[in-house]
Amino acid sequence: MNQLFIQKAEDSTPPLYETEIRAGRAVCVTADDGAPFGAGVREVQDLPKDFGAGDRFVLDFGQHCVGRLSFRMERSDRYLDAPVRLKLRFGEIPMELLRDFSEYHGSLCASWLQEEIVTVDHGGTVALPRRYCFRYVEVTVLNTPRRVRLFDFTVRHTSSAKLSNDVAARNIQDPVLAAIDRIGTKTLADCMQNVYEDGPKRDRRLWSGDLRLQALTDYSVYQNHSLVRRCLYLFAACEEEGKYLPGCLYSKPELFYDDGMGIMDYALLYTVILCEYYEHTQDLETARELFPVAKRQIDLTITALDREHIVTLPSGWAGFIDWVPGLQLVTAEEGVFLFALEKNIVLARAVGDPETAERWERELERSRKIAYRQLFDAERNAFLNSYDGFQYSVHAQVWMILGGVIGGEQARSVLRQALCAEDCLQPVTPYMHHYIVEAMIRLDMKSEALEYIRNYWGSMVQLGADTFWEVYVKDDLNVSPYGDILINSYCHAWSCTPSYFIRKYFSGSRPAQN
Ligand code: RAM
Repeated sequence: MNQLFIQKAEDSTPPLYETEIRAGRAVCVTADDGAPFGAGVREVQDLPKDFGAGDRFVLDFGQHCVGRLSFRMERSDRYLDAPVRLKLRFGEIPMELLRDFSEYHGSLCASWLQEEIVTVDHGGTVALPRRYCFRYVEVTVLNTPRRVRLFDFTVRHTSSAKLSNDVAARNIQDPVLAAIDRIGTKTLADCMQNVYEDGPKRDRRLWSGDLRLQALTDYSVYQNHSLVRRCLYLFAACEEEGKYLPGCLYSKPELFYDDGMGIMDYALLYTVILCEYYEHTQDLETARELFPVAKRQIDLTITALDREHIVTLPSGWAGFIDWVPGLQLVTAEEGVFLFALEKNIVLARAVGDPETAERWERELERSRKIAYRQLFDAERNAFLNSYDGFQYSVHAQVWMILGGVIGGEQARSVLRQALCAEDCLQPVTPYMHHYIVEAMIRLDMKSEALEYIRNYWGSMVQLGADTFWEVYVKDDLNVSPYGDILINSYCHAWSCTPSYFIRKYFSGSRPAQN
């Protein structure tokens, strides 16, 4: 690994800010078919002062928290002549506490489910060592010799977001947009730790696809440029000759990546992050130093173009794009490539490499024409082709638009048709929904983009989201890429981008008339 880059990443590590948040009220979580995810929450007025074995209660912290929990334990009247054993379970949303974790049947490791058994010998302050991510905490007294008092539940909430940097929020007039923005910025802040984590509950790691959306939003909100720089250097430090950068990395206990994790679209989006970082910061030194890494990602893709001049998916994970099952990737990946190529031409010029810029300009022009010829079906008015087994997806249309293969009225009609066609595969992640809105903005469909945000992210707000979720399909809350919604992350950074759109394009919008 490149030690110089690791050092630069370390030097750019921002401080973590801590805030104390105390549990607000006691609640009871009950099965309720009418409530989101089937879990209703009711306030409990008369929480007892002390507890015996078998007692259970749920505390509501009133907001999404990321941090270490502590509480106080005292004897009630008589000396505790044996340890007290407690079980704590944490939920970002009430549904997690309704479920029995032993019935979890998902594909990811069950140790992500947040629970702890603690055995406390003496009264005093009890501080849990692990960082948890929750709004609700359920406490069960498993064993106690006598009644015990449990109180002062407090979390030291951590984030590297400097909240005072966020000054734009007060300009948002429309209350619906203000609520979406508030939740978007909270989602981002809670994922901003020592790297931009994808989700503080899970996977707690840095993914380049997620990073692009986090960085983009952060420029409009907290402006933590050094965190973006840190993440750019961390990825660059993991570069291996002739391979795409890893799609994700772990920063603890020390930098680590899995070399089978090269994801084509994520590696190409890494280059976009660098371009946008430069655009926002004008930090030429970093841009110059990392441009060769970006250049190699682009040129790797160019070298691997097939006989028809269309991208070839690498072996391994190949590509991501979205979690919808069965998605075919070639057309979308081609779009990501062209999207990245266009942005990198500007960067190549900025860092003083005009030859590369010109070579890429020719490449872009040629590739766009070929992509249109090879991948577009004029009769169906859609990108439908043999590369993707004639699968019709919103994803392919959106990425071809973002890649500049079509534009103007033609592109608007392709997109509108795809979004309402019954036989067209629709996205399941806010991540891919972001790119739909980005395509709309590119096509100058500003009012539709705004409507889309109100509808999609706004409906999550209506369902009571404190932070935006990893996966969200309107009208079906049971979707999980991992086989069980219990393991889904309910504060997922790639869902934070309405704050970017709202602040950049819509902050003066008036409330919608309905
Ligand atoms: C999941 C994470 C992450 C995403 C990858 C592809 O494991 O949610 O956000 O980037 O998938």
